[in-house]
Amino acid sequence: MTRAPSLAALLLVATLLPCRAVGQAPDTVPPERLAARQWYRDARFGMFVHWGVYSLLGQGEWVMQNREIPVGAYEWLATTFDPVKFDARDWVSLAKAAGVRYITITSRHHDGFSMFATRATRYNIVDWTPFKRDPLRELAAECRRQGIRLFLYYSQLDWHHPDYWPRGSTGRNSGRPESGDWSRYLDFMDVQLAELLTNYGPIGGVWFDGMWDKPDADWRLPHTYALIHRLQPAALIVPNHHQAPLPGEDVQTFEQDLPGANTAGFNTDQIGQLPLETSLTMNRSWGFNITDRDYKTPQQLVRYLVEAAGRDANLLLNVGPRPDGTIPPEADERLREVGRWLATYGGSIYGTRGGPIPPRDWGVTTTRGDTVFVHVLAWPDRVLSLPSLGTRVIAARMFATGERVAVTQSEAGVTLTLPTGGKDEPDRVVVLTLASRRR
Ligand code: H79
Repeated sequence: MTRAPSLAALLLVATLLPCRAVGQAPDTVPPERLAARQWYRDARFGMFVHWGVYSLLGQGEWVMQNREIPVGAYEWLATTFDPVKFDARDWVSLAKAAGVRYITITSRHHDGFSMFATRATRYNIVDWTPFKRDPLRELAAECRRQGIRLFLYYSQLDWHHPDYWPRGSTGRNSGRPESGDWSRYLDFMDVQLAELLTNYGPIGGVWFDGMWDKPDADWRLPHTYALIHRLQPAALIVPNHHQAPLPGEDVQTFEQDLPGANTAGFNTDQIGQLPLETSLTMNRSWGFNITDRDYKTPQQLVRYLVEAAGRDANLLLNVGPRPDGTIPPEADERLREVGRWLATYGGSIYGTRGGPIPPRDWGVTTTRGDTVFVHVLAWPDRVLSLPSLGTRVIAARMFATGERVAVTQSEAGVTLTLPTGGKDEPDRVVVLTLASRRR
C-alpha cells in the first residue's frame, strides 16, 4: 500500500530530470556503471531463463502467436499456472555449478504475462494464479545469497495489452480491440520497470527484447533509460533490438550468433565498443519445448563459450524450465558439464579479453595481462603456427597439465608443437607467457 505513491514520485522525478543518459559521450557514463560494465566483461558466462505461462504448453515461448491463441483463452491458461516445484535455491545452485556469474530471467515475455508482483496490471503471477508467489523475489534473494547477479529480461512487445497499438509485425491475431493508447502503454512499461528496479534490490541490468516488432515507433527510450539509470545507476541496459547500440545502452547483445556472424538473419554486423554478449539456446527453443530433442552436446556448448570469449563476448546460455518449476534434465546435465570444464579451465575464460589473435579456423585466443591463452578447438596436426604476437613468448605450457610446449619464434610468428594427448578434450588450451613490453 505504501509503495504506489513512492513509485509515482519516482516516475515524476524521472520525468522532470533532464535526459542526461542520452547522447552521453562514453566518458560521461558514471563510474558505477563503468565498473558494472567491467564486471560484466569479466563475467563471460550467464544463464538465460525463459519461463512463463507458455511453459505449460511445451511448445516454446511463441506459442500464443504461433498457434493464434486468443487473449481470452490464454488468460484462462494463465489461471492454471502453478509451478509448485519451483525452488530458487535449486536454480541458483545449478547456476553456480554451471559456473555462470549472472542469471537473466524473463520478468515478462511477449505474451504480456508478468512473472512478478506488479501493481500495473492484475495479469501477473501473484494476482492471477493459484501459485500466488513472486518467483523474482525468491530468485533475487537466493542470487544475493549465492553471489550471482540477476538481470531482468523485459519484453517491450506485448501480445496481450490492449494499448499495444498500433500493432507491429506480430500479435495481430490475439483478438484485441483495434484501438489503443500507445503513450499509456509506454507509461505502463515505465511503472513496471520502476517496480523491477525498486522492489528486488540491486539488479544487474535490464535485457530488453521485442522493439524490432515496431522498429519505427517512438519507444521513448531516452526517458525509460534515464528512469532506469536514475533508480539504479549501476544497472546495465542490454537491448536486443538487433541494431547498432543507441545512447544510454551498455551492452551489445547478439541472438543465436557470435558477434559479427549473422546466421540468424536479423543480427547486425556493426560491432561497437560496448561489452558484447551472445545469447544461445541449448536446443532450438527458448521456452520449454517438450518435443525439441535437438540439444547441442556439452562439448559444443563449451566450444561456443570459448568462441564467444575469443571474440570478447559473454555467452548467455538459455534454459527453459518446465511448468512445474523444474529444469529439464537435459539442460541440467549440460550446464553441469560446462561447469565441470570451467572448474579446470575457468582461468582461461573468466576475466579475460578476446585476442590478440583474431578468431581462426583452428580456434581463438583470450588474454589477461601478459598471458595469452591459445584455445585449440579444431586442429589435427601437432604443429600450429600463429602470427606474431608483437613480443617474445618466454614460456608455453598446457593449461591443465602444465606440460611444456615447444616454441620456435621469428619475426613472422610463433610455432607451437602440441603434445600428442588431449585430442578428446573440447578445447586444448596453451598458456603463453609474453615478455612484458607488450603493453
Ligand atoms: O526471447 C527469445 C525469443 O522469444 C525472442 N528473443 C529471444 C531471446 C525472439 N523473438 N523473435 N525472435 C527472437 C526472432 C526474431 C525474428 C525477427 Fe521478425 C525477424 C524479428 C524481426 C525479423 C518476425 C518477423 C518477427 C518480426 C518480423
